[in-house]
Amino acid sequence: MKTIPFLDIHPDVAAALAAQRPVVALESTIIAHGMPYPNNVATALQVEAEVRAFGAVPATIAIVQGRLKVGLTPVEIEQLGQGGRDVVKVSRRDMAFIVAARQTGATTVASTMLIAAMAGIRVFATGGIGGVHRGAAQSFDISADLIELAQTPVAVVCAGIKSILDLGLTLEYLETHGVPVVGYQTDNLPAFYTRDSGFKVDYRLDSPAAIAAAMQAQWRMGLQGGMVVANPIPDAFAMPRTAIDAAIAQALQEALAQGIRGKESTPFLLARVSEITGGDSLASNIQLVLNNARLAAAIACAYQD
Ligand code: PSU
Ligand code: MN
Repeated sequence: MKTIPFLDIHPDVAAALAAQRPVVALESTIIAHGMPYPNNVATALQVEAEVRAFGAVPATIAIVQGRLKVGLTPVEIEQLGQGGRDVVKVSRRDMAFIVAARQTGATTVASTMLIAAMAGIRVFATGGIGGVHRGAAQSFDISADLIELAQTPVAVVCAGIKSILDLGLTLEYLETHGVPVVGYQTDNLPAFYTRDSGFKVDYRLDSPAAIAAAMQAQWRMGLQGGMVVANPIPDAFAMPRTAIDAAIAQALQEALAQGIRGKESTPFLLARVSEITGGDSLASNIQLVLNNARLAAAIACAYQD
């Protein structure tokens, strides 16, 4: 294993990596900023259990007192969940400063991918990725997640892209940067709470083994970037599109009126959409993350470097 300063790999994860057993990375911004307490902690622990049940070792990633942690203890997960939005949200540009100041921070998709890659983990499960925001032509708000996907070799299993974002522009941006978007058992790009956004994925693959084979081909030929694996929310938990569209429209309007920008934008929109839709969207959110954890574990089991 590479020796990288500041990196602490949990013994369970280190043992699995050394034996080339499957490992799935998990992010922590979804815990601190993506769901309310205590559902966030319960979900994070359930996601880890689901990864284990499907034959892989979970590695939840965060920065704890200046250390890049690959694999958290339940106590650390509880602290991130309780801290909620008081916990610093750490994307790539923040990492050095949080580490140097020995602070604790929740990692986004971008920084989780980076730390996973440092540890040699190739598969990562989350809910939704960041993207190009609506109105980006004015605001220039494009998530660092997309740039990370262009340069870091990790496959990110998600439930597609939440329509707080501009899905069409996000797909264009990913195409420009050479990031493939794979649909798991679907031709359609899912939109997080709903199974179909009206956009197509680049490639439909129907088995974890087929996805693992594409990952292997991409990295064996030395292509640097990652891959988006879009896994639609199970039918039983999908939300009516009208309800979710209305909530998103309201949240976007409030963000505009309040001048929310920069790194606050996504957490604000996530929180408002979940408040406006009440418990419905939270229940869907939890189920889609569990669903992604299962697929990520199956891909990790099928993947070989
Ligand atoms: N989208 C979601 N749920 C989330 C996030 C995005 O549906 O929890 C979080 C992820 O951690 C993602 C981050 O990496 O927000 C993106 O933030 P930004 O747009 O500021 O890059
Ligand atoms: Mn942004």
